[in-house]
Amino acid sequence: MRLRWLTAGESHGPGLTAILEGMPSGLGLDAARVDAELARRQAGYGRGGRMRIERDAAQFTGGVRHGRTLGSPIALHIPNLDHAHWTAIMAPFGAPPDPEQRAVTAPRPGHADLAGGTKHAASDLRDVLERASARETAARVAVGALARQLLAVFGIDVASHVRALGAVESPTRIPEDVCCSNLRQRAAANDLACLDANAYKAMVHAIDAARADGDTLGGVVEVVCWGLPAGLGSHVHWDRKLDGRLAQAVMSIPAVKGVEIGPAFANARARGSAVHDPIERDAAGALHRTSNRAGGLEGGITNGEALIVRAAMKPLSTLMRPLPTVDVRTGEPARAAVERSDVCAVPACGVVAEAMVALVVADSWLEKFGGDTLDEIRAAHARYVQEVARWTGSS
Ligand code: EPS
Repeated sequence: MRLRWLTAGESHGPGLTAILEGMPSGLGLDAARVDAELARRQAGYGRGGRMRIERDAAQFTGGVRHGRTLGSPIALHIPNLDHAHWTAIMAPFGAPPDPEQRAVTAPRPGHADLAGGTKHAASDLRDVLERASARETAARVAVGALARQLLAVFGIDVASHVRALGAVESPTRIPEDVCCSNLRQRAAANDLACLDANAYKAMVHAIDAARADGDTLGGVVEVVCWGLPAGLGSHVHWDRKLDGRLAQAVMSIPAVKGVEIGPAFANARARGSAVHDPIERDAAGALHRTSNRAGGLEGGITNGEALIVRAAMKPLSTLMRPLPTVDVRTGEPARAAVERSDVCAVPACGVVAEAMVALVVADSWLEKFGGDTLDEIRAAHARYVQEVARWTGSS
């Protein structure tokens, strides 16, 4: 592993902190591009009141000088503006407020409340849920935006769209219907990152109906990464295979319960001849595929086609009309805790999944072409491109 990163911070604490280590020196960084990704994550139809309070922006506190990376760990901080309303309850030091405020004792089914509370013997489940909150994904998006800037030097970009929201499916097929380079632009055209106008309307309707019922909705997002050479990742070990690493990274996003590479579940129901992508030599002599049903990966290694990763997000577990639960202090039946909630955060999940894919791909890039400086990486990459052309006979 070449790229390491950690985040810290509670949802209503002072803020989120991230450290990204392993980036080369000499990479020009644009802080505005980090904040633009943070703003994308905050948007989306179906978000709740919290996103009207926050204005996520990264403050850089290490690893960057005059807009260039130093090769030292990059540290950044994203303040929680909502913390102003929680200073006593979430104070890092000092006694808790008396009387106790906003303690959570009725765990929400589906959230980390009960499992984490049991694990840590927490009498106030807030000790767990504050960190389990998807607020943490803002920090992931910030470090992902740095990884993206490394990849952009080599013409690699990542975008996503919402394929399904609740029971509504977007019929758009990638890459057949959508040229990768305009995916981002088309996804930005509406507030659900949905590429199909009729599906968009039905999704908005579904969100409105769920909100009216005090309910929530999940969905499926699809991340596409294009511009990758064949040869990233490895076929030799479980922890080196890129498909496994992508699945782990994307599955770790809160509420994501399923990951597939390309149309993996549909492929499982078809015959091999209808699944595998024929290989062709183009006029210039380069090898490529006539289709991309493998989602850009074979044997845990990129094959030069667009990388396609899908994630299934379950509906958010904070329900305004809550499910039955048990109060962990009294042992009595109760209704699950409610503060406020998003009805749907599927478009935000797409932005977070893009960040996770960018981090894993950047890690594999550094593994293959890594050096201390960006120039060393450029040289190694150029050498590899030449080698591949020689090997395939296209140079
Ligand atoms: C979340 C509950 C809500 C969401 C939050 C995740 O927060 P709050 O309880 O403050 O209203 O808004 O998501 C974010 C804060 C975010 O930045 O995405 C939860 O319980 O997971």
